[in-house]
Amino acid sequence: MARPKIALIGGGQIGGVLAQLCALRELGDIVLFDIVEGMPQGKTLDIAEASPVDGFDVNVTGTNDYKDIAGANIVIVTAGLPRKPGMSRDDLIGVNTKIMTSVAEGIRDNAPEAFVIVISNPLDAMVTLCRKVTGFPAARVMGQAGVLDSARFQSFIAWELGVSIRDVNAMTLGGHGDTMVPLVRYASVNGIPVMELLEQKYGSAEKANEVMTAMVERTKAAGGEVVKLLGNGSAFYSPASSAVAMAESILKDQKRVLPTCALLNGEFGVDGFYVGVPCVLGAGGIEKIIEFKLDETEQALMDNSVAAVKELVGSMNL
Ligand code: TXD
Repeated sequence: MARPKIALIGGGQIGGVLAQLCALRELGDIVLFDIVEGMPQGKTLDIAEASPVDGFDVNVTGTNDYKDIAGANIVIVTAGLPRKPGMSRDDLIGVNTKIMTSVAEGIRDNAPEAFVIVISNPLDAMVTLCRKVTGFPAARVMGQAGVLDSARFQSFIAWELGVSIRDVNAMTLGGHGDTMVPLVRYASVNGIPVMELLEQKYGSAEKANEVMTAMVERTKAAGGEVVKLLGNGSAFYSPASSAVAMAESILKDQKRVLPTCALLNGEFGVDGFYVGVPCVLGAGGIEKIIEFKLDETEQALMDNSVAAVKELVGSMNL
């Protein structure tokens, strides 16, 4: 039985980490594509030469020719420019729209059966464009942002409470931008509400709310925090890990419930737009969108985030 084939479009900071992570986890044979001559070939040769040390038996190759992605089961797209300090994700829409259009055409023409996970920013707009240009079914075109944003939220909670990240469960909804919605009410440590644990730790609901608000704001600004510290480029380890979790759930039919930028069809009151929501990811791609009750405050925050996505997508005049 042939190994799955994973095509990575964009061999930059995130693309290189994606290639290494997919190889280390033996998710399938990996083809790294980029327009820069030699770079994907060099990165993959370097990763492949570590295989005797790391012990993975998959092929890792680089290419500048879309024909080499033929037969890919999964395509992960990072092609596009990252932010510089002071830039918003939305500032990238002009240049990355042109790039994503050419990438989506390449995927459509060479890997017509693939599941596509888009990472490129501005994420909600880029995944919308990718689906439009490929014409693939919505279940096969999704965006990665919520796994990363939720991981950041979970990290801050674990560090604040001094507990293992393994036992923290928290999720964000909505767009991949400043309007994202970290869901405080559903954040827990093994089912124990985080707010209850914060109140125990600080002895007052007021202080607990203050600490949680700071974590929510840090989650929303976490991308910019890394961009500012790096000075050149944006986060790349955590986005890569996040996309690999989604790819693995599809490739191994794990049915994981992961925050996914998915095309909504009435869920959460949204129709025809890509927004981050919990989805069951399995062999069918997005197999189910999980809807659940939001209270008034949460619904208002979600509506606000959806409005920002609609405005951003509207600016592309698709
Ligand atoms: O979680 C998330 N969704 C976000 C996504 C988290 C962090 C970064 N996010 C975005 O991912 C970021 O704002 C960028 O839009 C993408 C890729 O970020 P990365 O840090 O990997 O950018 P690089 O290192 O500049 O790599 C981009 C590569 C680079 O090698 C270019 O040569 C290539 O994209 N590129 C292309 N590849 C294929 N086809 C075309 N046309 C093309 N143009 C550039």
